[in-house]
Order: sequence, then C-alpha cells, then structure tokens
Amino acid sequence: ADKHTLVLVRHGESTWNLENVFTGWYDCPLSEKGHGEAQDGGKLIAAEGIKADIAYTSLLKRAIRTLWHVLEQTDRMWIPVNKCWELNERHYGALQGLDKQETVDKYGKDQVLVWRRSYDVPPPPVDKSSPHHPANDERYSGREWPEEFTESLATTLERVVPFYESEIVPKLKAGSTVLIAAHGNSLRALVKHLDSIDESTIAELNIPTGTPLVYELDENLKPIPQPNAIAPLQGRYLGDQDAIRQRIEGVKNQTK
Ligand code: DG2
Repeated sequence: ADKHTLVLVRHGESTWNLENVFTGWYDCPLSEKGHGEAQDGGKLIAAEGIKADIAYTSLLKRAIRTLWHVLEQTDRMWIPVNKCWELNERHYGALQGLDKQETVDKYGKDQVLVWRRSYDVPPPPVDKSSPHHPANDERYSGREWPEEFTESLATTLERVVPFYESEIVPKLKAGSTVLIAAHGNSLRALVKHLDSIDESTIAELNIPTGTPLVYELDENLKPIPQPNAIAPLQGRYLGDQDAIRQRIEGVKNQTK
C-alpha cells in the first residue's frame, strides 16, 4: 500500500530556552547546546536512512538553523527549502521577553499554565507600539496585522493546519518525504490535527528540542501507529527513549 513519511523536528535549544524566557516570534539563535542537539537529530535521521525530498521551516533562525544542521547531517542540502511564517512559533503576545519563572512568581503557576498550555486562552496581546508586534518586522510586511496581536494554540492551529493541508499534503500525496523544522507550539498544533488529539489532552503534550518525530502515514494520510510511540502521539521519536522522556519533563518544568 501507499505509505508516506513525514518528519517533524522542534529546533534545538535556543538562547531564550536556555535563559527560560518566553520567545514566540522573537528571533533568537540556537544556544551552543542547541546546535549540538540539532546535529544529533540530523544524525539520527541519517541513521534511519530517511531521505527528505523537500523541507519546510518557519521565518525564525532557530528553526532555520536546525533545518540546516539536519540537511547537512543527512547530506540533503540540495533539496528545496520553504520558509513560511505559518510555521512560526505561536506568538506569545505580551509575554515575549519575560522570564518564565518570574512570570510564575508574579501571576501564579496556574495562570501561567493556562497561558502556556490551554487550548484557546491567549496570553495578553501586544499592540503596534511594541517591537514584538509583527507590523514592526519587515519579514511580515506582506500582510495586514490586527492592532492587537497574540495567539492561542487554537489560533495557531488555524494557520498551521490550512498551510499543512494546502502546501504539504500535495507533496506527501505525490510521494515526497517531507521534513518540517518548527517550534514547540506550532508542532503541537500540527500533531493535534494529525493524531486527532482532543483539547484537554493536548494541554499535557510537551515536545522536546532537537528530537526527530517520524510519522508514517497511510494512503489517507492518517498516521500509522508506530512502535514505541509515546501517547497521544502515533509518530515515534528517534533516539534514546529515556533521555527523550527526560527532555519532555524538562519542557514541562520550565514553569514549576
Ligand atoms: C517556546 C515554547 O517556543 O515555550 O515560545 O518560549 O519552541 O520556539 O522554543 P520554541 C517559546 P512554551 O510554550 O513551552 O513555554
């Protein structure tokens, strides 16, 4: 039967992940460790013999650089690469640039958990006077942005999933193996769709940095449950499974 391969990877640790700061659309680079994680992720993909035919990433350098590392490690630097704002991280509104732990100290961990992981409660917005507003960044100049901007997982999904359906699904149907390097929350939106995860279950899902997540899709592009998949995902993470579980806990514990 017709089988399709889709590989997702969250970027390696960024400097703002390292400093435990809400990042969203802020364009920080990978940390030293993040470069290593991305290279290791690429090596794992190479070791599986997975050969991407086309790649997608966001407009943010931590994801772009991660993709470059993966392409280099898999010796696929020649494949087409598409950079699109629709794969950007969820915009964290007025939380961008704030220390995650200090935000817990100020607003309490329950409120911060709502902002980080609720399905449809967005963080407070930024207006056009903020440097974090997309209207103040030339890379987003092709669009009209509302005066006040922020994103919940729900509104992130409203741009990630249509992009996946219109741009990526045709490539998968044509037989291409697709690689996506993106972000914690833009990938949570995508896997919510792929794995049909409900709104309360998705709140518990944390995606680790630099860890390839491989989906095999059937002829209807539904995930074929993979051995070793960590519920509620049906794709499988490549690498040491205990280390991956620890990394997942690490993401969760950024706002204890
Ligand atoms: C992180 C995710 O995005 O943060 O925006 O701070 O994946 O680009 O590092 P990423 C951010 P949490 O939602 O896990 O707090």
